[in-house]
Amino acid sequence: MATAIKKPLTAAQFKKKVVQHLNFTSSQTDYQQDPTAVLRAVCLTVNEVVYEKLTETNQYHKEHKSRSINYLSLEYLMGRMLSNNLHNLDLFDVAQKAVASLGFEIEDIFEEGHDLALGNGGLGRLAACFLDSLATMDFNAVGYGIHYEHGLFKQQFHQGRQIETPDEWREYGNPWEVCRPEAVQNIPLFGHVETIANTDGSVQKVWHSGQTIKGVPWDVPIVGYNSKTVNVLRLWESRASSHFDWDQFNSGAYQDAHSAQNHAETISKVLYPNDETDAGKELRFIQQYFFCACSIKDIIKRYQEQYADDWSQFSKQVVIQLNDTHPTIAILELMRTLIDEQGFTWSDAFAMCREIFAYTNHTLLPEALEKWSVDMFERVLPRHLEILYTINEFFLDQEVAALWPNDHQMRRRLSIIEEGPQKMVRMAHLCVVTSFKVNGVAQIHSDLVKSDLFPEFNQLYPSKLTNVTNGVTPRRWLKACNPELSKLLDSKVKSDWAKDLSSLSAVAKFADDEKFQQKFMAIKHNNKVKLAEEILTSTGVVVSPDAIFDVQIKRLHEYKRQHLSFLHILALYRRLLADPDYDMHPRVYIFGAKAAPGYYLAKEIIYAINKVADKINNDDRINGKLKVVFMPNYRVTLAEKIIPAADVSEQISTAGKEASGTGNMKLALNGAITIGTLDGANVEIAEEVGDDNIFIFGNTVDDIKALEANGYNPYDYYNNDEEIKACLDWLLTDYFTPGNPGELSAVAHSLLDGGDPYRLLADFADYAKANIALDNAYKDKARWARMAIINTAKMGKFTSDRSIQDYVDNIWKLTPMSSQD
Ligand code: BZD
Repeated sequence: MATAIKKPLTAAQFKKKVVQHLNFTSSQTDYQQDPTAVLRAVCLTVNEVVYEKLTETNQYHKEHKSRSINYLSLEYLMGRMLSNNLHNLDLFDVAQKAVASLGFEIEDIFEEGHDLALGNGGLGRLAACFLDSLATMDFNAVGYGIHYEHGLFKQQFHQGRQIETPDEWREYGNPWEVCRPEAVQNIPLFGHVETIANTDGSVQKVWHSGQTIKGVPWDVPIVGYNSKTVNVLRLWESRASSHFDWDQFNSGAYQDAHSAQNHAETISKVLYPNDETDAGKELRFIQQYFFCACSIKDIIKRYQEQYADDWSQFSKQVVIQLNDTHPTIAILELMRTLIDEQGFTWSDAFAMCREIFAYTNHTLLPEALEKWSVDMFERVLPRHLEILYTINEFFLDQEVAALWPNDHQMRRRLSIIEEGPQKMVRMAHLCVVTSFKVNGVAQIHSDLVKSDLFPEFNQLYPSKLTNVTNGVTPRRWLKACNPELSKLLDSKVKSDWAKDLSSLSAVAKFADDEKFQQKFMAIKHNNKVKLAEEILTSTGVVVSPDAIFDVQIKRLHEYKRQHLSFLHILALYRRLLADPDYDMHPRVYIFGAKAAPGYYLAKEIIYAINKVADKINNDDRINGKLKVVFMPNYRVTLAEKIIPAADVSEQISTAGKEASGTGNMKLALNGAITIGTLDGANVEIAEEVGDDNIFIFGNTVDDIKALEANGYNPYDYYNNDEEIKACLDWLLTDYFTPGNPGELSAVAHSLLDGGDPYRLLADFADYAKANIALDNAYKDKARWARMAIINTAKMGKFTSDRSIQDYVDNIWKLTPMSSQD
């Protein structure tokens, strides 16, 4: 394997540094019983290497005036950093030895680390994978986000119900971040706009803000794998800009003295869980503005350090990617800065923004498309709203009118402002109008963005809408999380597959090799044994590693249809009760999912699964053929344990609803077989692995449209499918909740009287059929092993390195460090 970068430390040197940090940084001499202290010392040791590389990276890009990509995202789901950083620096073995000589297992040290859970799900994890790829591929990149005091809530179950508790990821500090006081920003908000008439007849706008918030940057280094680069993720923390008022405090007004400070610090206090009910939440809006304003000021500061007041190179040096519409205010903030502070004309400022911003869409769900009320916009950001109006006016009068003259319907439909009892700003429209590229995240999703979401925009700007299929980093999602499989792959693949994932296709030729199959499946079995232990610890349920491990891990949402799998579990249970010899290989259903705290039905689905699981897991009549576990507190670290042990990957969203999915890629990469609909990236996974190596079922996007055109009626399925009827009726009894009939009825009601909005019943029969095919395939060991190997071998397309290369080639137009030499 090619290792271009020399190991920076030997095990002996590493150990010496760890001990030095224990003694002199933490004043710990008695660390034998203190893995937390060792973790900290190991991190500090790694940081010595990391920060040296960071300095070199910065110097290089300064000297070479490299164009930079600035990734703006409200979320980064980084997970733990240590194992990943050790792998990426090729220091894993060194650290393992050093730590062993201090009397610790490296895995136990990792377990002391906290997840950086500054995100909800796929969107935040995608941002983390992209940062890993950008550093690995030596691109000049900065990630910008918020330094939330509390990331995504921790989940526990109390009698089957989800309980949320705050995430305390940095309660006692985070060794990976460094504060940068030299890059603090002051951010105005509220207030009013004054119009000043100049003597030459022109007018000037002056924004008199009502409050100023301080933005304090914390940098988390992002270490490339076997590369020269360490980039940074810069996270903004909000603080009060004025100092604590001692006079007020001394005069007894403790509350008031604190209140300004509290208000300011609230902004970065907590990550919003995406319950789609954020609309109208002023604090969320201010979070978005705060981090956009800090980031735009920082981007300009970095530029001016090189070019001072020469703006001619700005759009050549800077590209900004908006991760969904959450950072859209960055467009208005840059416009405002250029016009009000740098003396640009409106059209020059707008032209410049149109060269700088690109936007990624992650959803077609109408309720998830962001809108903010004009009233709130005006109150918080009066000047930005004025600028927004001018953009809208230009767009409607110059561009819409040119293609559709006098078409008022079209103006209404495309306007950035939605008319109605309460005027709303359509953030996605602002993004599409101003960005030079708009991309979806899988081919089918991007096609639907063009045909269904923004068809008129696609007519107006024919080359703007494009696709970049998502990807995942093979460093975290194979090399680090599945070390045994990684070693097996190393033995068969000559090049460094972690950097060139398509080279894994070389193992396809061993798919029928009996010895290789045995090795591959033995590794899967070992991983299942480890997961079974984890399941026992976290749920108290004993599961057999000889059963099929069937995994559904993702946020809980009706469109993802955890309740489809749930309904099928009820059907299997029923079949087993009717016939204990019912022919099926034992199966363990493993769920991991957080429900947004305000999402009632999602929480009811969790409860129902837990209650049914209780009953099934303790029912001797079914001979352990079926087990169901809901693992609490699903997060990156748990995913790293579940994914290597999965046999089956459930990707069963309603066709057209899951933009891409990325768990599907991680699971297939680790040799799990997908059972899924033709949705999101499943379509492309099926193309890569071939029809024989995936179980596709259900209605397609077109089928669903046809079903709806004919008037979808869930009772058609209920009345005509005895199994569906029996399972839904079962939920109305007290079979799973003795003494409390109807406790699980919410799920049944949503599927019947609720109209089954995600067309679950229409897919049930075909899903059940696909499961029988899957069960048969598993019973043929050689066939299953072959399928699993092919899945791993054919995932080359889904490395986030390929996604990044697509962005670079088609959108960002960057040159990496090495090719600039
Ligand atoms: O983005 C997800 C999509 O649902 C997935 O299909 C896709 O693979 C990933 C990455 O492109 N979207 C999210 O994760 N969205 C959120 O988490 C979110 C967060 C805040 C507000 C709205 C949505």
